[in-house]
Amino acid sequence: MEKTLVIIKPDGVKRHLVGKIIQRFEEKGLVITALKMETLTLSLLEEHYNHLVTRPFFSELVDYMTSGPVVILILTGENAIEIVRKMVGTTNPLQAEIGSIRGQYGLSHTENVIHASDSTAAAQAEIQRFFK
Ligand code: IDP
Ligand code: MG
Repeated sequence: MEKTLVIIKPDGVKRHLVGKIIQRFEEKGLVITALKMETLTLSLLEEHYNHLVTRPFFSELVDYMTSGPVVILILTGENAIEIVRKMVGTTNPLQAEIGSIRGQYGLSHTENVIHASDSTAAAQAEIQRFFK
């Protein structure tokens, strides 16, 4: 069994998509093993998006990610990391398959509704980071 971390971003919460998104994961067969709502801080985001701090869109990303509460969950299941990334779709909703979560609900490259861990190492680090 694998564990992965998902964040329903502030636009997803504001647009009342939490139930719909969680339903997709549950219907797939993934199990929610932790769940909470909170507003993220700058220091946590600088750690979480460390690979992006030098990018020109970083301040826009931080403003967006701190603009309201997010829903953070751990999903557990066989091959959960890869399956959840597939269900989430590629970063830019313009390129995401229309059946994926970003493909169905996203319009903006920055405000793309959802985050999911992209590797075993990332999943372990992110679970530690958000559920200390
Ligand atoms: P991921 O969320 O698909 O793993 P990352 O490259 O890790 O993609 O980027 C983290 C987040 O930063 C994205 O989900 C998106 O919100 C934002 N982002 C990434 N690349 C861009 C970009 O080129 N323009 C604007 N926002 C971006
Ligand atoms: Mg990423």
